[in-house]
Amino acid sequence: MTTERTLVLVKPDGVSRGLTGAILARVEAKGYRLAALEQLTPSRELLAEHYAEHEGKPFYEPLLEFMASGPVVAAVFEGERVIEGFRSLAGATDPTAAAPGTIRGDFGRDWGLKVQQNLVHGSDSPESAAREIGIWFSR
Ligand code: RTP
Ligand code: MG
Repeated sequence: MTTERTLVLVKPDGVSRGLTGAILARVEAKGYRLAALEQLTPSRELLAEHYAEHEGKPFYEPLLEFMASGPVVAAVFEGERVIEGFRSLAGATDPTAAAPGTIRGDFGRDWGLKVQQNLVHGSDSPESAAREIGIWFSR
């Protein structure tokens, strides 16, 4: 089993609601190691790179606007199968449908806006994780 790394973002809704500590605590309590941490308000350029795969989709513009609306906490967590493990902790993309017990299911809901404000991001593959960690922790 190889140790993986994943990029976790606490999105602006999570930071502004004061949930950063509660969210990171769940990931640490699961047993993953916090390897890097920073807070920043991301530029559109950084977000366009991060969300390149979604360019052209109907939620793309609202997503960039939402993600640039305030501070985001970026973290790198490390451990065996952490990519899958964090996505399991995060729950389904739609916070209304996300199972109770997950971050999105416990803390999130639909706010009637154009984009799903779902508190967290987690890389979805080792390739995405390497790419995304390079984007958020290169400066
Ligand atoms: P993430 O990348 O943030 O971990 O979330 P995910 O894999 O569960 O979702 P993904 O399909 O990659 O979408 C990226 C983010 O875009 C927003 N979104 N809104 N229909 C919508 O309103 C919609 N669809 C996607 C969410 O913030 C989602 O996390
Ligand atoms: Mg995704």
